[in-house]
Amino acid sequence: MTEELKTKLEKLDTEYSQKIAACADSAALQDLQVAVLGRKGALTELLKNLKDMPLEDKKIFGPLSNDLKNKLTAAFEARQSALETAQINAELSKTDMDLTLPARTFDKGRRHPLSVAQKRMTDILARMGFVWADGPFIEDEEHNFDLLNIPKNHPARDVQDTFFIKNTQKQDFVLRTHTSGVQVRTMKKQNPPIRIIAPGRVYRSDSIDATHSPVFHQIEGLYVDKNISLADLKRDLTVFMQGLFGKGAQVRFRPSFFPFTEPSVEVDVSCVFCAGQNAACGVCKGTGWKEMLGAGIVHPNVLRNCGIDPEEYSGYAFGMGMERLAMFSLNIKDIRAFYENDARVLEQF
Ligand code: 2NM
Repeated sequence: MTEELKTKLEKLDTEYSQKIAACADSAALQDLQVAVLGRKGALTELLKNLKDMPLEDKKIFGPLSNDLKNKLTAAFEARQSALETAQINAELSKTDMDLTLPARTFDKGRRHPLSVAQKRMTDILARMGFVWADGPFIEDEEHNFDLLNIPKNHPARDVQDTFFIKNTQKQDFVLRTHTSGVQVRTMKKQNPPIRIIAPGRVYRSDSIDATHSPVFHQIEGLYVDKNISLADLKRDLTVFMQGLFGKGAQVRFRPSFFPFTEPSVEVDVSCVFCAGQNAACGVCKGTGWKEMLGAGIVHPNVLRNCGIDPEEYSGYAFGMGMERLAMFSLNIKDIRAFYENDARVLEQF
């Protein structure tokens, strides 16, 4: 009995090892596998005898048939993968594809540094209660200049500084030189309290250099209510600058002049790079301060022009260049870096 079964196992081994090696097609290989290892396969049939065998025979026949089953299973797997490889190679040989070429990569986009700066500023101001206000980029002289107490002969109204758009109807238009027109329009249609910011693109007829561009971005703020003073301005700008540059940031006022505010101030922020500790600091030139914005108490004429009684209300306003602020916080030395859109520059921020 055992000898006979042994011979049968050996025959199965020889037969299927040869058939597997000769099989050139994966569907045929599957059929072959079913024929020997399947539920009614040749080896499975032989194994059915196992349970009726004497223990002595079982001890020999059991491991032998198990070994054969494992051997054939491994042979089927090896053949299957050899057939797949052969098929892939055959298909590849029909194409010009060069699998040794490095994969094509593509660059991931990111926000422009100015957009990042604008979002940081507006997020902080929004938390402080300022509402975003928008207005026209092509503004009339009335809203860009007259209502802001800027006299007809003011140098800012010179064609050297402002882009005019001729209009024969009533008055000329200008490309807005600041976003103050947005503040004016809001004051005309809304009663105090007013707390708004006007971020956006502005235009001045400047020649281009490291710190000037004819197109740049501003963010202006306005807070009109009863009893608003320079103290409110200083507190709010300190909170704002500390939000931008950290808790250690300090704010200092120096007297200045703008037609639309009285008194007017220039606002400096303590140097985020050296905190005044480095006499050779390239950012603040060793002064410990960096001029960052202009501000003041809204001129009574401006309030009156917009239909707000200056006896009842007062307000502060501030305006700053977004580029200047972004250049300071990112230590960018040339404003043109924002507009030339050289990815090698922009991707650094
Ligand atoms: C600045 C500086 C100081 C300003 C004034 C006004 C308005 F409309 F309320 F009068 N808006 N923005 C202002 C004041 C802007 O920019 C350097």
